[in-house]
Amino acid sequence: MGFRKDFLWGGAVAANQVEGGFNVDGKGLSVADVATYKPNVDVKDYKRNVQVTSENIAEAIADKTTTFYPKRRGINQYYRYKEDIALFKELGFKVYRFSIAWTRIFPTGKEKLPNSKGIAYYKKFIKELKDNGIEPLVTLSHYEMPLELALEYNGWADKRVINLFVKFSKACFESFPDVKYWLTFNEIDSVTRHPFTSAGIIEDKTDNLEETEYQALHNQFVASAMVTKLAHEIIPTSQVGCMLTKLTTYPATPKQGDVLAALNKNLMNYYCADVQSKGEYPKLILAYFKRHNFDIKMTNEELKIIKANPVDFISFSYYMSLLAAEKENGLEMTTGNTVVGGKNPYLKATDWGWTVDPVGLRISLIELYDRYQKPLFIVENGMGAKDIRESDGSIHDSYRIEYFKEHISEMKKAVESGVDLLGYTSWAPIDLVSASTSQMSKRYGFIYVDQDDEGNGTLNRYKKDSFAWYQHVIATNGNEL
Ligand code: BGP
Repeated sequence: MGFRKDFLWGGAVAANQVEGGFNVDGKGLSVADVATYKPNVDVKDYKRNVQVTSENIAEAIADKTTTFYPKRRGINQYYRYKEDIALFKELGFKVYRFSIAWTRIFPTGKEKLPNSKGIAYYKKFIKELKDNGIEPLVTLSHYEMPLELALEYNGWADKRVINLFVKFSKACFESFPDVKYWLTFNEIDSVTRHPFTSAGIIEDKTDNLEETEYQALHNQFVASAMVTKLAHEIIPTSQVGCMLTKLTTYPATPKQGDVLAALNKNLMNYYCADVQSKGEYPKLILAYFKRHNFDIKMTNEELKIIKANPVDFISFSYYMSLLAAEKENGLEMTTGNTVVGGKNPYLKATDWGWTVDPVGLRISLIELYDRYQKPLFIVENGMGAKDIRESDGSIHDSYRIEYFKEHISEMKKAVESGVDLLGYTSWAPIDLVSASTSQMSKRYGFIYVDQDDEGNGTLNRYKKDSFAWYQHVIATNGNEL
């Protein structure tokens, strides 16, 4: 028994990391457009490093160039999408996950009517995918809300943003009825790790950051449920998923205190998916709010909406696992994906210190399936590395092949043990601008893009060794790795 016959193999990206064209065709500025390239980010203090202040934003708005803001450049997919889709077709993709930039459709988030040029662009884009036999998987919100909403409402901290997001989503469902698979918020739990990029929260505008983060998450749960309902009404065949960062945490030792520390981390990691999938807040989370005196504003009406509209499937990103201990001092720490946790001495790590744990992927799949009893979709998994392009244009990325081989093989074992898995989209099929560091040199693709951290390069695309490897995996439906 292997993967299901209609298994959705593909790749995943986000608009703000690939598109470019940040100020064309009526697009407004998003929170991603003010993210600067920070080559020496101390990831241990990640939250502080990426948290943007009112002052930084004012500087960024005044600066109309792309020089210090790599997410404004992306890899120019806005203009080169036909060439990219042709390469994805060659890879044999069944699905392509991308996000729709809210600011292309509603430049400030507040307009009454959608921007027709933005709609026209995604129509062309989706048609191109469909014409090439590739199913679109659309993320409605992937770290790119309109900057205006961050400035005016402090982002998702304010309930008025809910209806603005519903309006945007409705425009998408009505304009792109051919799209079957939708995700509401990318890595929704990340609001507590990078509140500005994830939810538009500006730290100097809030008195109690943690409380504001949980309020923003609640508002997103309500929006997600309203949008799920709307998707089902407008596109009856649609399937809507939640999306979490799966952070599997093991106890650092069998000491009871460490076991409890790991348990607590895992419960916090699950709670967003619990709300979105089961339609209810876990009682332990409500108790946590109470213990911390967090006054999260939630009405009965909102709780009813959440209860009535759970998601159809659970999607997640998986990059690494971590250790937790009762007393973290004494534990060697590591970082990754904006997360900090204990380093597992039994595992290797990438150049960026992210532990590589393929068995952790199998563990995650089994845990998630057992907990939710809904189909799963792995919508991000991959390895950031510094690739070298040889003088003949070839790129020998055997380490990446190894990484995927190990992960897909564990994924197969999970499927064989009964997990219902809809598909797998690698992060990312083509090199792009890194979400956490805005680096280009942290490369993920099967396709190399000639551009450096400063934005120099031809932007030409080259196939890495992993290209032919993944192509074969797809052609054999994962039977030959
Ligand atoms: C996830 C994000 C992606 C992505 C990926 C890799 O958290 O959803 O947008 O970029 O991580 O992270 P990075 O680009 O920081 O290496």
